[in-house]
Amino acid sequence: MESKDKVVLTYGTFDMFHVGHVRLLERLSYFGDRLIVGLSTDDFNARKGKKAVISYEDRASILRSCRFVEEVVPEKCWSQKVLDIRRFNVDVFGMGDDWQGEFDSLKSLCQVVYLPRTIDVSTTEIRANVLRHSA
Ligand code: C2G
Repeated sequence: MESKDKVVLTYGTFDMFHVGHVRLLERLSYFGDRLIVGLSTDDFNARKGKKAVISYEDRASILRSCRFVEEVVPEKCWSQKVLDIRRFNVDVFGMGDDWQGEFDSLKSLCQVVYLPRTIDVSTTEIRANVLRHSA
């Protein structure tokens, strides 16, 4: 009997793709066979109080080019996680630990992991550096 592919799911904005994102996706990919990323749409980002520099389409293309990512789907609202876990038959849901505990309710559906963030890199910091150097 063929064993089922182990599916890993995560979400995020992934604006100005950087090594913190890469390291998170890489570590998450080791929890299973297929890593699916729910990518925050521009509308959802507005509801998160975020405005990405890079468009959704370009952020999706960049993520799809990442060897740790198998599939990218739009993240349109907070509540789609339960539906996505069922839809993709997810075994492991994972986020960086800035979300520690926020998604423990999903433990009834799948394994939930929070991985240490990569320190000293963030979209905010990159944006500030660019502005400082262009001034
Ligand atoms: N991350 C990280 N290290 C960094 C920066 C980000 O590990 N230096 C992780 C975050 O913890 C998150 C993922 O990379 O798990 C994506 O980060 P963001 O794009 O900032 O995602 P966020 O806005 O937190 O959206 O429904 C969940 C939300 O969509 C998460």
